[in-house]
Amino acid sequence: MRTIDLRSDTVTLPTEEMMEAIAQAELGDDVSREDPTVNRLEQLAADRFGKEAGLLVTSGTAGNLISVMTHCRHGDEIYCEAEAHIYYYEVGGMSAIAGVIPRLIKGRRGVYTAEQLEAHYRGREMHYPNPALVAIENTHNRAGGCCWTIKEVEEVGKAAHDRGMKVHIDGARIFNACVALGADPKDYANSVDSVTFCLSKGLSCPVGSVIVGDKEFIDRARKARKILGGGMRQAGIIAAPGIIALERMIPRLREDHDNAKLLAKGLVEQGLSIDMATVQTNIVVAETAPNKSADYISKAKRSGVLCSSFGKSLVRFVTHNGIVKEDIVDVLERLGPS
Ligand code: TLP
Repeated sequence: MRTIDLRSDTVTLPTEEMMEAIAQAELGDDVSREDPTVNRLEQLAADRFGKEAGLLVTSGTAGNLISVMTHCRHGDEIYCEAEAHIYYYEVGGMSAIAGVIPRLIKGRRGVYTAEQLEAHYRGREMHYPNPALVAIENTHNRAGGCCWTIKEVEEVGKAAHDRGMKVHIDGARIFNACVALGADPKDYANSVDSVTFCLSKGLSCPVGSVIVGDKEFIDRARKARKILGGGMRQAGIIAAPGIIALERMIPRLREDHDNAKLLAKGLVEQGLSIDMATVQTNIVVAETAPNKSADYISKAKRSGVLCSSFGKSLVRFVTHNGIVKEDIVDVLERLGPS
């Protein structure tokens, strides 16, 4: 029986075309900016977002940390959603390494409003940390892949800028949001200072993320990357599939979204509880019976279906390249009623 792995879109393997591009990539020393393939990817990414420059980094976590380090100084405060990946899943790097303190805003389906940001903003007073950065997660992972609309980003961006703060989007899956809403990445990037997006999730690359921003910001981010040991040499082998990802892999994300909807519908029929309004992209977060997520995951595993834990009573399924509609039908058959 073939295992159907829905733990994450990070499990995707590079396509054959990507493997060929890796083998043929023109290479150089990227620390000296001499890798033509990296330079091409960084410019392509910047152009896609309407920004001046891009920076290839090892992972989404590195992209977020480097962005925080570049926007903030030690002791600064960063506003983010209460279950944002940058706060929840990045090993506390924002505090441990960048030295910033988070101020959490409880969003609705991962999205908080400009009014909420304003209400949380305490001003620049002697006793408070310096409010430096606002982070937005689009799509929001723990909220089940929910999208921010362009308007929501614009409003929060403006509220932050009016208060002298910078804005960063953790856009690990921002192309999923673009496909779901028919949005242009430039429209998201327009009202913020930096965006990190991942090549290694739905876009199927083996490694890598890219940060985009203005030239001055990216120049400083390049130094932050170096201090973390993230300056890579012939990184064109990572950039080559990244170029294919940006040029060819985005439209197919729609298939992942359709499969997620089909899966969610079936899981609800089988007795799991899902807020269907959250099923907007390729993530399905479902509630099991109380404290039963571990049992559910083990049972699913015995039937050859892999999903992951999102809490004691929450499981997550992620659709991705390599999973087709027939697999979803198969998954539902294997899982059966809960
Ligand atoms: N998320 C992973 C796990 O860490 C949970 C996953 O399987 O979804 N931002 C967001 C919104 C993410 O979902 C992730 C990865 C990251 C950043 C970090 O990216 P990587 O794993 O490349 O460091």
